Amino acid sequence: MIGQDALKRRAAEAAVAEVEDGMVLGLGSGSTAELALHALAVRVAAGLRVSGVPTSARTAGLARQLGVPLADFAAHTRLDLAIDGADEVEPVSLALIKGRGGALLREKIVAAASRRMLVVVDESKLVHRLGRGAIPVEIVAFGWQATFARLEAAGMHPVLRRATDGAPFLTDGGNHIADCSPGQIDDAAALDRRLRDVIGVVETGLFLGLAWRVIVASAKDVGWLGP
Ligand code: ABF
Repeated sequence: MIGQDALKRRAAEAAVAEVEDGMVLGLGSGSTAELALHALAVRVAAGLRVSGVPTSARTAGLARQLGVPLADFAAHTRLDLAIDGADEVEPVSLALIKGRGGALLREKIVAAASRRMLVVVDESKLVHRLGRGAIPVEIVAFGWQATFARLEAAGMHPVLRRATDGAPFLTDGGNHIADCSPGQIDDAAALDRRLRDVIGVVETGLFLGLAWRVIVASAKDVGWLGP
């Protein structure tokens, strides 16, 4: 029986096989994206010339450690290809939920700046309809209690994410995260708009219309959704 880590590695390796010389990449966060970074480092060591904008401080640190050159938006406002994981993938629309790792804001900025966003998942991430788990919503730390109350009033059933020491979790951008469970999601775009309308909300973990292709590893094979 093939384990989940091996599946993630397969998806990650298939994604990195699509990287071409000279590309400026978006470097995702999370365990699958980190496996992709390891696979990329092998190609870089063999002579591939690429650089990447990291979606988290953790990814930046790992890239440095592995010898993958970093890039930033000061030099590139358009990226060629972002490779990132996801928490949930809706197979027909390629709508995603991301952010359970806490890096959703930077991940969305990088995805939006990329000509193509390549998502890497194992089959456990496929859902019939988004919302199997909570939707991470990044909120400004200043006045978070008021923002939280507005999310509650809007029926989003938020739960403030906490670090292991019990303090509110802090994102790389210095914000907090409210994990929201609004019930069955019939219209993800409308829900996204409702969440964004709440003052104090910075960004949502709903990634709609951003994924270009999703590489899915199952015990049987590695396939993809999208073009
Ligand atoms: C990031 O890491 C996220 O947006 C998502 O929350 C998570 C997926 O992690 P993993 O690949 O470890 O399941 O991509």
